[in-house]
Amino acid sequence: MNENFNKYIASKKEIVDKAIKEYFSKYNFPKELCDSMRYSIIDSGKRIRPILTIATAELFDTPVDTVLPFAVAIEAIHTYTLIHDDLPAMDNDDFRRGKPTNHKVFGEAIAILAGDAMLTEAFHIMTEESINKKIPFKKAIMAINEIAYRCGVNGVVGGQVVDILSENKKIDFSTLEYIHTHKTGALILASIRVGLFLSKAKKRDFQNLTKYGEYIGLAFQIMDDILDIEGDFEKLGKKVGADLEKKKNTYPSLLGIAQSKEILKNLTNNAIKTLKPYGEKAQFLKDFALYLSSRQS
Ligand code: GRG
Repeated sequence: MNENFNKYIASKKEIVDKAIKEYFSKYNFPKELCDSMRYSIIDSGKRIRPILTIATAELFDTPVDTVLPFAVAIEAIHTYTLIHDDLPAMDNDDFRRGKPTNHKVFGEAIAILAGDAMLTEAFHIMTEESINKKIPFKKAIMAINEIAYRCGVNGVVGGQVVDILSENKKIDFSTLEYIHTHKTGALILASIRVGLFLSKAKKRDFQNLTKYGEYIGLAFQIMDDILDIEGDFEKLGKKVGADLEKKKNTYPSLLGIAQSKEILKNLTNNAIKTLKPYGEKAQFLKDFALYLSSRQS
């Protein structure tokens, strides 16, 4: 990746990391709950989703400060899904983000409650900061509604349920696509659309960037499927081969690795094409699509 891309990622990640630290250092009681939340959210993860929110906002000249609480909230929601996904009742994973999973350190009850609190705090951060920053009521509500919609039955949770119910079963391609676009794609899409709702984006911008989000959301999960086969524990910070072990339906398991890579390439190219109207101003988002399809972690 080019130097500007790496610099942009590093600078936005620093802003997000700092804001997350501030928000989640405020609380200290009950100690076990606060420690558990901080364990999973502070100083870990690539911060892909909050960076997407910021980059989308910046495409429309919206200041980072306006969208930062929403970016933090999205990362909090993402972190809750990871904590819950790792639980024995779900994927039963021991490692996440290069360290023992939350329930391995704090126990199942606290891990469940830390995930619950993280989800609830996300909405608290968005509403409180919308008031503090005097974000126009309609913009704030539209952004919060976007996140709520894409995280619930019609989004992440719905996708996770179909994924769990499909384990050890042969499913068709459209079911697999539903799982990927909901379990993983929905929050990535929401991260982008939130940046639009908080900006002066027009209808055609919503159309273009929604398409971009759909393409990269699916591409991200296909890459995740590929990394589960070809990835490296040290770089990923989690186990490799877990999908195969759990007999999960993935793009490689249904279509083979070569065709999965071909689909990934097409999705990436399509994502880049949607950004044509924005010219050089969208260079970061174009590079981001390329980065997602070549990432190693
Ligand atoms: C528990 C409601 C509920 C949903 C869980 C997100 C999810 C749904 C499950 C996680 C399982 C998983 C590995 C999905 C693949 C895509 C994904 C979300 C990968 C992790 O995201 P990254 O790579 O992780 O952005 P970091 O650690 O960098 O934030």
